[in-house]
Amino acid sequence: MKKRALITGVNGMDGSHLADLLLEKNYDVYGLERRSSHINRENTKHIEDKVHFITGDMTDKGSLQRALYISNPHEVYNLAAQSFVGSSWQLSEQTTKVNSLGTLYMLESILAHNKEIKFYQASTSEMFGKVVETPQSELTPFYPRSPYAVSKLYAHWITKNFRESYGIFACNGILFNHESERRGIEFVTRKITDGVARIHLGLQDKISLGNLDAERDWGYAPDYVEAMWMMLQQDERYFFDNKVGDFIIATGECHSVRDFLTLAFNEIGIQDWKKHVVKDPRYMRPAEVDVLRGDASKAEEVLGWKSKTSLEEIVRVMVKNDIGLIKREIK
Ligand code: F7E
Repeated sequence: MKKRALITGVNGMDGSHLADLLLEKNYDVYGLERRSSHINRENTKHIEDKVHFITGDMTDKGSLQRALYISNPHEVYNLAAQSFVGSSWQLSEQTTKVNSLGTLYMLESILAHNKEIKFYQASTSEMFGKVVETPQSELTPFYPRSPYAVSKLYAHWITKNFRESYGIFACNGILFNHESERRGIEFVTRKITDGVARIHLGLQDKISLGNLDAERDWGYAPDYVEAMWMMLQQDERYFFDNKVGDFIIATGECHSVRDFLTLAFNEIGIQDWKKHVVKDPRYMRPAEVDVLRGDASKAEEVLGWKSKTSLEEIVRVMVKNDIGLIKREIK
C-alpha cells in the first residue's frame, strides 16, 4: 500500500525538498498551500503534476480538518510557518497565530481525525537563543530571543504535551539553520549568494547586511528533510519511551556570517570582499542570537542520521545556482 503524507508549507524550501524525497519513496504527497492572488510554486514547479495541492491556512482550523479528510494521511509534516525571524518583531501576532496556534489546530484536528497519524513538528535551534551551554543538545534549556522563537517554543511544547497526554506519535525535530538553492532571498545565506552572483555578473557592486559576527551551524536542507522522515519511521515499540521523541539536527560546526561571505566571494575569485559589503542598521535585530552550534549525537545514535554536506559545498551549489538563475533572468 502506498503511504500518504500531508506537508504543510509545501512550497517552501523544506516543504519542496521533503516532497521530492517522499515522491522518490513512492508516497502519495499532499501539500497544503495558502490561497493568495499569486501562488508561489517556484520550488515545486518541477513536481506540480505529482503533488496533490490543497488550499488551506494554519490559522483556519476548518481548512486543516478538510485537508486531513482529503488526504487521509499516515504522516503529517508541519513545516508551514512565518519563518523569518527578522520580521517576527513587526508581525508578532501573525507569527504567533501561524506558528503556535496553527500547530495546536493541526494537533487537535489529528486527534479528531485519526490518532494513528504520525506528526512531525518543525522545531528550531532559535529556541536556544541566548544559549546557556554550547553545543546545544536535546537537554539544553531554552532561552528564546524573538517573537518567532517564542512562538516556536509553544509549538514545541504543545507537540510534546499531545504526545504525553494522548499518546500521539508526535516528534519535534530541532533543526539548526539549513540552506539550499531554494532558500528565500531574505535569509542571510541566499541574500549573500544572490548578491555575489550579481556582483560577478556586473549587475551590482555592494551587498547590505546587518550583524556579520553572528555564528550559525549551517547544514544542507536536502540532508535535513531526510532526518524529518527518519524520525517518523522510528519503531513504535520504543517511541513512547521518552528518550526517543525529539531530536537535534545539526552539523556540529559553527561559522560566522563573515566566514560565509569569504566562501561565497571565493567562488567568484574575490578574496578581499570588504569593499563589496555595507553594514546597514536596518538589518540588525532588536535582540540577536549570537552563536548556535548543535550536538546531533542522539540523531546519529538512534536514527543513524548524520549531516553529509559541507558548508563549502552548500555555498558552491548556491552561488552557481544563483549565477545561472540571474543569467536566465537577464537574457
Ligand atoms: O539570519 C544575521 C542575522 O535570517 C542568520 C530561519 O530558517 O534559521 C533561520 O533563522 C544570521 C542572524 O536566519 C543579515 O542577524 C546579518 O544572526 O538567515 P537568517 P536565522 O534568523 O538564523 C532558524 C533555525 C529558523 O528556524 C528560522 O526560521 O545572520 N544577518 N545580516 C542577517 N540576516 C538576514 N536575514 N539579513 C541580513 O542582511
